[in-house]
Amino acid sequence: MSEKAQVAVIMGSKSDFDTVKGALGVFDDFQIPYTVRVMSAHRTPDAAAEFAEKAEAEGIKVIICAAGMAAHLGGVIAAKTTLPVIGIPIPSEPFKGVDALLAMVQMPPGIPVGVVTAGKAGGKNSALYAASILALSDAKIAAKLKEFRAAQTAMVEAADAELQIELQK
Ligand code: RP5
Repeated sequence: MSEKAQVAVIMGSKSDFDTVKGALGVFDDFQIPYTVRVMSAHRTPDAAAEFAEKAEAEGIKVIICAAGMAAHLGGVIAAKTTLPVIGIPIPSEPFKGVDALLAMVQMPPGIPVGVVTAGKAGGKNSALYAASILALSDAKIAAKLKEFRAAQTAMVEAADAELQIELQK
């Protein structure tokens, strides 16, 4: 995206990209400009810290961190910025994401990371959550969020109506 990014989506490894794609789809739909990076709390700690330190001055408003295993990425980023940080726990073997969930959700008091659903649903939810933060000061994003919710409600109602017809056959 060429427009100045409002959201940064960081993943600990390119292997997390499948989950991250769910977030990018939402940002594309909502026309929210983003930047996407691979940076690791353990493998590239200096780059991650530097990115977090500069993010606010670059115009970033929310940072999403997707990571698996000993998932310290969100914590390391949150330690270096006061921007809101959202973590997506990525499931992996042998603990199926409980490891990443606990690493993210058990931040010590003083350095918060907001954690969303683990795995692919978390990709989508992280972006919707970021959009709701941006919507506090952006009426267009607020309107898009309301449209999204209304469309989602209509889809479920249509599915229910279809089911009732099928059951009557
Ligand atoms: C974490 O370790 C990454 O976020 C990824 O989920 C996990 C495994 O990384 P790779 O071995 O696939 O690079 O840092």
